[in-house]
Amino acid sequence: MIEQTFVAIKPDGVKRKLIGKIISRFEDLDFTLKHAKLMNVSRELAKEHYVEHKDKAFFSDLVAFITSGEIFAMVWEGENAIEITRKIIGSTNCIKADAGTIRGDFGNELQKNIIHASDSLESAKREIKLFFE
Ligand code: 3AN
Repeated sequence: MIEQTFVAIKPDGVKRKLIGKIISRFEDLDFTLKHAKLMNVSRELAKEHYVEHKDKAFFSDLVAFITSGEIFAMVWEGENAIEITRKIIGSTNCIKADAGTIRGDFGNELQKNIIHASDSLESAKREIKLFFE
């Protein structure tokens, strides 16, 4: 099924100039870039984006981190894009992420894990709307 997914390179990935390398991985999969923008995330948008974690101990750190610098927000389209993107970004914790995944190759922490991608069709729809409408 052709799907669209929301992907964001987090402030650590933008500061480390990883945008080009990350875009290449999606193009290598023959996915199509539908929207992209470099942007600052307001505290309100961060809280809405991470609403599922609002009761977690790390919520304030999460909001502080995503608002700490520019992110590069994108919408990618392709065959089974949501599941394949989750596979190529790797496990949440970079230390556990497999080599060959974006987090496994570029990250070495849990919180600063380079990239975000929607984890379901429902979150993809919600996140695309939140960041691009
Ligand atoms: P993913 O980004 O792989 O979908 P989520 O949605 O569970 O992972 O978590 C969102 C973000 O919250 C992660 N990218 C990470 O930065 C942070 N995070 C998740 N779990 C923890 C934790 N146990 N301690 C600190 N930060 C966490």
